[in-house]
Amino acid sequence: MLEMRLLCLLIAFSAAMRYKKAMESKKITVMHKLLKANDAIAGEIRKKLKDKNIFFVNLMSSPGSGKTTLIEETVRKLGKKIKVIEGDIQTTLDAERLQKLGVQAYQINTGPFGGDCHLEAAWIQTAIDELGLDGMDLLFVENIGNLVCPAEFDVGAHLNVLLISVTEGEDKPLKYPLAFQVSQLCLVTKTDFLPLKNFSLKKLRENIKKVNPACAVVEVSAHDGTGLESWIEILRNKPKF
Ligand SMILES: Nc1nc2c(ncn2[C@@H]2O[C@H](COP(=O)(O)OP(=O)(O)OP(=O)(O)O)[C@@H](O)[C@H]2O)c(=O)[nH]1
Ligand SMILES: [Mg+2]
Repeated sequence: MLEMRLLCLLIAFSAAMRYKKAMESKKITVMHKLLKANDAIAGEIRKKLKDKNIFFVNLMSSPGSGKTTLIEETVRKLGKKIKVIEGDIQTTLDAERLQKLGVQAYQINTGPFGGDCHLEAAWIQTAIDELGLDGMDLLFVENIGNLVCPAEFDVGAHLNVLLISVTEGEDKPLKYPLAFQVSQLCLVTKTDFLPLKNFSLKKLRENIKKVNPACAVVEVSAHDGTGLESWIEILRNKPKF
């Protein structure tokens, strides 16, 4: 009797394992299809903007690393042919900040649709249609603040830029490698805080090189102006365009 029960348990267990495995492979297939569809739209965006001579930059970082502040400083230095797609889970605060400077900004809020922590190419496509291509030579996407999900979705940018502030710690490239691997440029922000922080720029640079040896690194401070000329020069030179 005991043997029979054990046998039934074994059969039930192996059926459950087979079901779990089947569901996992289904999940992977669905995710794979989703990313493939996203990549196709991202490729179209990249080409369309290049054909119109519009340089498209995707800014990614943890919340509060200084993305909106950097865009504000860029607008002050480069003028008004800049449009911005703002990604946030809630609020239109960042778009309002930019509109105060006369910048056309389109806010995407993912909160009402489940609170996605990234932007997808299809949404960027819609935002570009709404903003229009005229009167623009530089387009920014400010991605949703985190170092995980935005790295998984190509938005069609010509340049992916990862911001990391000196208050976040030198270990972040090792903990969140994908965000650094998909970026061609890393901006180390808030360097004006360096005198107050126990933070090693050398260590951070070493960790970035460990996960992405090709990633360029520039130190900036929106508050005291450090590195902003280098940043503007990069935008003027349009790398990877
Ligand atoms: N000291 C210093 N503070 C900065 C610098 N850049 C931004 N900040 C401050 O950091 C805070 C966050 O800056 P934001 O530009 O809003 O950061 P964000 O990355 O856009 O934030 P989210 O959109 O919420 O992810 C603000 O209080 C800024 O004034 C900088 O270079 N130095
Ligand atoms: Mg912001």
